[in-house]
Amino acid sequence: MSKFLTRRRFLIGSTLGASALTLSGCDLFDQNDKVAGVIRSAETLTMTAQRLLQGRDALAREFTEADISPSFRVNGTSAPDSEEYAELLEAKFASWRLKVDGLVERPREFSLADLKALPARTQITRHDCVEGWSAIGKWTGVPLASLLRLTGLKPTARFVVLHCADELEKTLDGSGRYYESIDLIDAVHPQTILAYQMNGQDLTVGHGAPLRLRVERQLGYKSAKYLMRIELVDSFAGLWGGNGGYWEDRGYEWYAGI
Ligand SMILES: Nc1nc2c(c(=O)[nH]1)N[C@H]1C(S)=C(S)[C@@H](COP(=O)(O)O)O[C@H]1N2
Ligand SMILES: [Mo]
Repeated sequence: MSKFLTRRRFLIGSTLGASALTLSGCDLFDQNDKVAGVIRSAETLTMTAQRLLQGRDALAREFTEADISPSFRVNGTSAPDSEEYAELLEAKFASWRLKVDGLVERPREFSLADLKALPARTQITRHDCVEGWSAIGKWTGVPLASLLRLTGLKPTARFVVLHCADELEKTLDGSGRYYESIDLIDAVHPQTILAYQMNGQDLTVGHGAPLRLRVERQLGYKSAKYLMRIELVDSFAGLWGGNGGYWEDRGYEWYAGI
């Protein structure tokens, strides 16, 4: 069993100031400092409040088939425009691989078939975009926790960075690469999945083919589409703007709790 799947309760102590926050449940982490590392700015209040009120393992609301939105908007990139992506798409993603590397014990690559062979989770959830629209969709994929169990985590791993195939506006260092990051608490949340299906069909290009993240307790921009690589890091300071995500580098909050 990998390191991060052991252990008992733990406390986030003094970093929070007024209240020490007890995180209950089958605790997955022993490194208090991991959590302390993300306790650092205004959005911490939202994060702390959400976790205090609902518990770190609380599930986002799930809906029924009847609730699925008849139309679900495509937002942000609707098709990555690189030649590499075009080739992958052309070959129906047969040669696409998800690289998992960085601070993992066993770096590896997963084909779509590898991912589909792992136990899947299906969830019908509401997607909330920061721009003010919402839609309910059914997502099927592999829990990120399962993948991390296969690769193991080095003790210094703190964040999961999702690297995507698409580029939006190139403003920072000439890069407009879409990327996102979440902490290990969200990474092992049961509804955090790497989805390859939406509403019972393989993901369309618009919705992030061949694989996207679903992180259901945060706003839509955290659910990165067009995944190419998952990197475990101890800090995202060295990545592009240093704020942990494409939109975060442009002023959005890193913890986008709903
Ligand atoms: N790679 C990538 N992921 C992305 C985006 C993007 O432009 N590129 N847009 C984000 C935003 S703002 C939203 S609301 C959702 C939109 O997902 P959808 O197109 O499936 O509705 O994807 C998120 N993930
Ligand atoms: Mo969004």
